[in-house]
Amino acid sequence: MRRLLIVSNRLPFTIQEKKGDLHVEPSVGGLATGLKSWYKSCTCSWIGWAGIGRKKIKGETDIMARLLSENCHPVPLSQPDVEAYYQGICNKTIWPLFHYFPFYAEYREDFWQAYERVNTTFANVVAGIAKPNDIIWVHDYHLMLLPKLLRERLPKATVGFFLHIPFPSFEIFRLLPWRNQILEGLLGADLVGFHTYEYTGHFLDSVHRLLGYEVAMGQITAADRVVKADAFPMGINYEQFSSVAENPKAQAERKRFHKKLGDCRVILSVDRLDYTKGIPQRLEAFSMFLDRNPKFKRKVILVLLVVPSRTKVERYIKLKEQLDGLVGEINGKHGTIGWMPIWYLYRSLPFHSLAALYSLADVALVTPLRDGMNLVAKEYTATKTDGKGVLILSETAGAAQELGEAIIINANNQEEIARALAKALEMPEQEQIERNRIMQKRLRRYNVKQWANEFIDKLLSTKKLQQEMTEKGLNSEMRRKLASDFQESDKALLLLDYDGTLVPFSSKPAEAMPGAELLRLLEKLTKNPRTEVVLISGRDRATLESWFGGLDVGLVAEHGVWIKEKGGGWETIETLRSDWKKEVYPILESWVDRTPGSFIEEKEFSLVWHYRKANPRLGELRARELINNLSNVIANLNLHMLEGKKVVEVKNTDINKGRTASRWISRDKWDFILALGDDFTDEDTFKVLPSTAWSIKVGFGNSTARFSLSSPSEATSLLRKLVRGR
Ligand code: ADQ
Repeated sequence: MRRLLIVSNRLPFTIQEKKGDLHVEPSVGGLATGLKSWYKSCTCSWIGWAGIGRKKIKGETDIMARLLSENCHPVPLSQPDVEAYYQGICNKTIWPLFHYFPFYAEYREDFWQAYERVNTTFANVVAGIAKPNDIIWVHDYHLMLLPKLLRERLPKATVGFFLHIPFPSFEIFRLLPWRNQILEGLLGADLVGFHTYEYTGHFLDSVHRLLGYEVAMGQITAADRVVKADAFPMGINYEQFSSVAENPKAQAERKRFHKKLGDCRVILSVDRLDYTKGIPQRLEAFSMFLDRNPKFKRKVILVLLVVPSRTKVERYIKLKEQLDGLVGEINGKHGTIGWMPIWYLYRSLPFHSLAALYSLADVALVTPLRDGMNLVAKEYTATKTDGKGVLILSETAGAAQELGEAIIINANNQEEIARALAKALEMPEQEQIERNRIMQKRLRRYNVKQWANEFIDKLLSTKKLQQEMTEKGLNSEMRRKLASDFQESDKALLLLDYDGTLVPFSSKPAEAMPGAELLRLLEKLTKNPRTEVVLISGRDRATLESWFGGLDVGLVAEHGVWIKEKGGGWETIETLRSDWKKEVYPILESWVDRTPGSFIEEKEFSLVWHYRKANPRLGELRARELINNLSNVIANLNLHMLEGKKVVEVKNTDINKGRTASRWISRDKWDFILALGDDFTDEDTFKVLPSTAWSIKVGFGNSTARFSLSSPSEATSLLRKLVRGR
C-alpha cells in the first residue's frame, strides 16, 4: 500500500504551554477535525507545525516521541517567522483577501519573504521524509508555494493540493502583489482541489489570464506537463455525528443542557471567532427577530458558541470585544428576570458536548459572510437522526451548493435572517423531516472518507495521464530512428499542419506569420527531390499563398477545400457552395456581441468563430451554446461543425484534412511518411495514415498519433534534424 503524507500548516495535535509545562492537545478547526478521522484509517504520516516556537520544543524528547507515535512530524519554525508568516501573511493578507475582505489585506514584503522561507522549510522537511512511491497531499492557503518547491526537489513525486478556503474571483485575486508566484506554486501539484465548482472556475480563470496557460475542461497545459483542477466538496465523519443518539456521554450532556434550557426552543450558532463568519451581523438579526416577533420572547434561546481563534491578531481581539459588547447589549435590551436570550460560550468544547448541542437545537443559524465550505452546517444536519431541526444557511458558504434544502439566506440581509428565523421556528415537522432526509442522504454518501478517496483517485488518474503522455513522447532514440528512416528513404512525404504545430498560437490568426528562419527550414526540406512537403492547414488560401506561395510545397487550405499542387494553381476537389453563409453569419455575429473578445473569420467555404481572447469560462459556455444552436440550423444545409482549439468552424460536410491527406498518400509509393499536427482537425490526417507512418501530435492530450512532442519548437527542431541528415 502506498504511503500518504499529509502536509498542512498545523498538525492535528498542538503543543501548548501551561504553567511552564508542555502538553499535546488535539487541534481545533475544520481541517484538523475533518481529516483526522480519515487519517487514522490509512497508512499516513502528517507533517506540520506543532503550534510552538522551535526553541521551546528543542530537547523535549517526550513531546517529540508522543507526536511521532501519532505519525506526526513537526516542522520547526522560529518565533519571528511564525509571526510574519502565520499571524502576518496568512491571517492578515491571504485570509481576508480570499474571503472578499480586500480592505483588511496588508501587503508587506517582509510577510512575503517569511512566506517563502516557511514554505521552503516545509519543502525541506517533506523532501527529507518522502519516499519515491509516496503520495503527498498538501493542504490550504498557508502552503501554496509548497507544490512547486516539492516538484523542484522531487520531480517525479505525486503531489495533490487542496484549498479549504474560497479561491476568489480574478478581480480580487489580481490585487495580490505575488499572484503569479502563488499560481506557479500551486501548479507544481498534479491536482489542485477546491470545495466548489465556482472556486475551481476562478482559479482556472486566473491561471489562464495571468500565466497564459491553455485551460480546457479542468485541465491546464502548463509549461512541461498537464495539471488538473477540480471540485471536491469536503464531507464530514457522518457516522460519528449520526450516532450521537447512541453515545451515552452525549446523551447525558444533552439531558444536562435540556434541564438548564427548560422549555425554550434552541437556536444554535457555532463558529471559530472570525470576522468572515458574520457573528455580529447574526446577533443583530437575532435582535431584530425578537423586535419583530415578541411572541417568541422567553420562548427561544440563542446558544452562541464561539471557539477562540487567532487570539494574537489585533482584528480578532477587537472582534471579541465587539461580540462581548453586543451580547451584553442584546441581553440587556430583551432579557427579563429568569430569561436571557443569548447564552454565550467562548471556548472549545469536547465532541460529546458539541454533539449534544447539535442534537437538541431546533434551529442552526449558520450565516457566514464567506466560508470555503462550513462543516458546522453539515455536522448539525447529520446529528438530526429523527429528521427534526431546521438549518438556516448563508448562500456564500460553500456548503450551500450541496445543502439547497436548507433555508438559504444572504448573510448581509438582516431582515431576511430575521424572517428565516420565524419561518424555521414555525416550520411544520413533516417539512423539516423531508428537507433533512434529502440532505442527510447526500452527506452520508459523500462523507469525509469518500471525499478524500475521490481526491486521491483523481490524483492518481492524473498522474497516469501524465505518464501516458510522457510514454508517447518522442524520445531521443526514436528521434534518431525517425531521422535514419528518413535518410534511407527514396520517397518521403511530410504532411505538416501549421498553426500550433510549426508556430505557437497567437491571439489573432493574422499575427502568426512565419519567420525567416522557419521559411528557410521549409525551403531546405523542399530542396531535396526525394521529399515532398505539404502544408495542410485550416487557413484560407490567400493567407497561405502570401506566406508560402514562393516555396516549392503543396498547400491545402480550409482543411481541404482548396488544394495547390507543387508548381500548380489553386483548385477545389469538390463543387462547394457558400450561399449558406448568409444564414450562419448573423448567428455568429450575435455570439460575438455576447462574448467580448471573440470574433469571426470568414473563409471562402467556411465561417469560424474564434474565442481564444474571450474569458475562458464564458468562451467555453458560449461555444457549447453555439454548437447546440447551430446544430438545428445546419442540419439541412449539408454543413458540419468542427471544434478546434478555441474555435468553432462551420463548413461543408465531407471536407476534412484526412480526405486530402489520403489523396496525397495514394498518389505515390512513399517509403517514409511523417505527419505533424496539434489539434482535433489533424486527427483526421492521423487516422488515414498507414501504420508504418510517423504520426506525431504536438502538445499534450488524447490523440490517435503514435507519438507526441511538447511544443512547436520541438517540432521544428525535429525537422531541422532531418535537414541536417539528408
Ligand atoms: P473553519 O473556518 O475552521 O475551517 P468549519 O468548516 O466550520 O470552519 O469547521 C469548524 C470545525 O470546528 C467543525 O468541525 C466544528 O465541529 C469544530 N468546532 C466548532 N466550534 C467548536 C467548539 N466550540 N468546540 C469544538 N469544536 C468546535 C476551514 C474553512 C471552512 C472549511 C473547513 C474545512 O474556513 O470553510 O469548511 O476549513 O475545509
